Amino acid sequence: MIHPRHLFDQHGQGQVFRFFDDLPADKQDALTRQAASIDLDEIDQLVKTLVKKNAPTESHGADPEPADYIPILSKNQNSEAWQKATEMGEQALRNGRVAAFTVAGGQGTRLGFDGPKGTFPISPVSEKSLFQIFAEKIKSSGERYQCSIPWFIMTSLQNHDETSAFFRKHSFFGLDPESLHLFPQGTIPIVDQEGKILLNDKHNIAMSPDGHGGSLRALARSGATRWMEEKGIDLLSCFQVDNPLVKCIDPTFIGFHLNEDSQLSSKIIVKKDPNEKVGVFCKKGELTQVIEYSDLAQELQQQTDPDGALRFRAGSIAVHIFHRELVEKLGGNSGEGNLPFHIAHKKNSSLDEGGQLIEAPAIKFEMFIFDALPFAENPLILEALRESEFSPVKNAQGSDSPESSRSDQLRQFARWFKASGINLNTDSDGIPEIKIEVSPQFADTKERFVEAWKSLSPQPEIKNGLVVE
Ligand code: UD2
Repeated sequence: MIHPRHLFDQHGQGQVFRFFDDLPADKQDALTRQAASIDLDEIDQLVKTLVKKNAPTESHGADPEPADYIPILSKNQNSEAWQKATEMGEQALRNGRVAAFTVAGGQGTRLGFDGPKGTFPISPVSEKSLFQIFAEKIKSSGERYQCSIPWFIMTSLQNHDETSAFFRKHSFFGLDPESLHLFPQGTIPIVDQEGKILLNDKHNIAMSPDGHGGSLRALARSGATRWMEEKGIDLLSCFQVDNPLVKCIDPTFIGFHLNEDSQLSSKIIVKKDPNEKVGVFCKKGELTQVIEYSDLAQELQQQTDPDGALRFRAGSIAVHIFHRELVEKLGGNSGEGNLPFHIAHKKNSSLDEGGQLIEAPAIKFEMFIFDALPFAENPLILEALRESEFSPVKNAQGSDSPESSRSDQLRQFARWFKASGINLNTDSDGIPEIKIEVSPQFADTKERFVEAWKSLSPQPEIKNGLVVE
């Protein structure tokens, strides 16, 4: 077998072994093993097409068009279709066909929280973590449909141990530990602006997570999809770690996906303004795709329809149903389809030629999960109500912050209380004067809250700090 050192030389990446001869044997071994795990053909291709850009670039052709979606309005106009979808989704759940999947490998740098983002305390009264909220939602769906809903969580090498310790410390929030599957996402070398692979130690190649799109590889190559197949699971309900309002399991969404025979369904909200930082669902020719906010021309972002609504308004909330076979096709080794990589220019600590650690501009490669869309048969897009399903925690302050997300949760609970006939004072923004909270185990939708509240006897006193459990 050829020693990785020669392979790296052949690929113009010999600098990785620059300090090799002076290393003790155990460190030489470590570097050799790490180097052997790297797909140099893939790196060559990425450097050629993305870093040096001297390969023919894909012609972008005509401007994208907005993608069609099923509007929430149609719920009243065509309630039969919604009812049918809900029943189909409920049946799929009862038949044990659904698993939940969370991408939780990000670093949460913008939030400035030192720890896995899912451990961040976010509910407005009892300060439940994001992970606890999701766990309770998944548990109550499993109870409602009398099925087991396995939960896959993609971590990163940086946060994997802490994430799994958190679940153990909290006794898995009442979930069957066997139903929880944590796995770290893949990594890929970091390169300099010439495409040269960097070291962050004399015996260690600088690596970064391969983006949330890496989840398809991680699921397929870790054997998770094979396990799902054995259990009869063909639907993955996917969501990000940062959104406490997310419907982790939504039978109606699952039903629409099944009814359309879709391989990949997605939820959108109507963008609140042209500059909202969410990707937009578009069509290029026959293909549906998400164009990230930073990549959509300003002029298109601002365009409006004759009624004044934003033309490109279908904002991605990163909630999807994947058919397992699409994950296998795009994530497995069959070569049937590969998600493209994107590049991010970021500063990174790496060794200079003399072996000194310096902060220098570097390039990281990432895949995006929504790039699976053009490969999917019958992609389906469903509108969701922002107030009920989307309030992410991204920034330390301002929009999409813990404060804005807690306010959105309070507003939602207040709407549920009012729908139950409870007299609750709210300000002009709908925020209640007192802090209240509803546990997802008690109810996770307005309708279920109203029903469950009615059957409470005695009903708890409405006061500041009330948690309905
Ligand atoms: C993402 C979407 C954006 C919109 C928004 C909705 C991208 C590129 N943009 O923006 O269009 O839908 O979400 O909230 O997706 N993650 C990993 N591994 C990684 C990187 C990220 O697991 O290597 C996870 C991360 O933990 C989080 C999610 O992916 O759950 C989103 O990551 P982000 O916060 O970087 O995405 P953001 O907010 O730029």
